[in-house]
Amino acid sequence: MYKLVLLRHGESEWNKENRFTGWTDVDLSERGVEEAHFAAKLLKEQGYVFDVAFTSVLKRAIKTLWIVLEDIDLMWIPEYKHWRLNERHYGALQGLNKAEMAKRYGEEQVLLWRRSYDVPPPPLEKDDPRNPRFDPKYKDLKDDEIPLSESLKDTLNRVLPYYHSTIAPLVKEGKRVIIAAHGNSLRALVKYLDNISDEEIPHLNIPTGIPLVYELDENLNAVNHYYLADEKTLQEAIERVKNQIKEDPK
Ligand code: DG2
Repeated sequence: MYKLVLLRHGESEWNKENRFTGWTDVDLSERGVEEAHFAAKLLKEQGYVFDVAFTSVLKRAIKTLWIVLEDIDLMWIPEYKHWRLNERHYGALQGLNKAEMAKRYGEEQVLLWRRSYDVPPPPLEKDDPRNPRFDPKYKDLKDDEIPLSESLKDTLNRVLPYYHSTIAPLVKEGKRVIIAAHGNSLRALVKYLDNISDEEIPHLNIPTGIPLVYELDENLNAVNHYYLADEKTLQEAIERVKNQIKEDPK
């Protein structure tokens, strides 16, 4: 039996302001830093140890991982950062307020953009300064790897090759792996691991800062999963994610 721990970063500055973030590289909020410490506490209390860590190239996930590794005294383990673990690219929605978009276009449309499997948000124009092409982090990506917007399906199609080529073989070697990533890059991975249908996936929301443990069999098929938090903490955190389209910025 193998274990794989998934962790969505703590609340970011833009999660707090209810803004679509995607590949925008925003920092953790104060609350997000606390959530990362809380995640570390949960892992420590339950005796989790890791041999290798993965994260995206976005600082909200990287910092969450660093806080966790420092708190559990594992700063020395190998840590790999890859753009394929980035959040889904939210296209032209990046920077806009989720609640305002719900007022303008209706909750149903915003829900489609946020949670459907294959509806991508409106794309960026090529010369938009938010095009990842202009960001030195992505200078080595090929043209067809640079997104101007991504559906969950697109996200899954770029997360999975990295999972299969790099992460899964280490899990199979018996390495204890933690992945610190994002709401939708983790939804993509969870969809794959749990074989969730395209119709069911809109109901899945991943909360910030609560470790999600997968137990995998010898073929790396998921046999069980659970969050390391009590039900009340978990449900409150999930509601916070869902309600981003209802609340005005705090
Ligand atoms: C959020 C997810 O990504 O937003 O890009 O706005 O996990 O990096 O904070 P994260 C974003 P929703 O899909 O929940 O609206």
